[in-house]
Amino acid sequence: MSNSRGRLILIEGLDRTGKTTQCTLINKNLNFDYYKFPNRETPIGKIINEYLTQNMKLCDQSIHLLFSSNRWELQNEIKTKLDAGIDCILDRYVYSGLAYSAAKNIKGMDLDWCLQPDIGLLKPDLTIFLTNDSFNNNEGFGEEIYENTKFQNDVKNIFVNKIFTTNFENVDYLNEHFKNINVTGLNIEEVYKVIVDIIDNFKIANDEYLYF
Ligand code: 2DT
Ligand code: MG
Repeated sequence: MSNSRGRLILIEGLDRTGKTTQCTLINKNLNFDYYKFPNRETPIGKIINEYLTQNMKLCDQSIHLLFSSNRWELQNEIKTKLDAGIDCILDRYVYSGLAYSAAKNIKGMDLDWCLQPDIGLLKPDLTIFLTNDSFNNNEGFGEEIYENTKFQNDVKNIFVNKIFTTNFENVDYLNEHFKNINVTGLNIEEVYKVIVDIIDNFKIANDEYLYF
């Protein structure tokens, strides 16, 4: 039995784990429509880009809300595609929003606070989380605001020890809708093979959508 709506699949992870490379392949080879967040082309995305490239200062709460708003800007478009039976692949989404903001360790900005503006967004049918252990120096980082080893380690800690655990995410979601792939030492083709295998074997249980 095939489903009438498209699947919403998310690839999450730290910088330089190959998310964009894999999403591009999935878009090209598996016919998924591709949505990268932040989308820096929208009006809000342009402000986010100014913040990330360190041309504009914003307070931590404001930039957090703008990242969420950037997801809302694209929500109708994504829902319309899924309704029409088109599979969609997301490159970062709500979990990046949570992990990067919570890693700043700002009083009052805990995970529950950070999640509030994203409540009601479509939740991915499947979240694939890429981790990479060889992550000990600044090699390959650019000039953007979050691109330093200390902060990336803090983000990783939030992802692994706070978000993708039963203290935060529900057990059913973690068991049925979540896969962790450790990409350490694997090349692009090897990671892609693992991902395709997971996607090929992933069927949505019914046509009802999941929501945050
Ligand atoms: P890219 O390097 O993938 O362009 O991301 N980020 C992203 C947040 O802080 N909050 C969010 O909600 C999202 C989607 C992760 C640019 C940076 O933006 C961070 C890295
Ligand atoms: Mg980046």
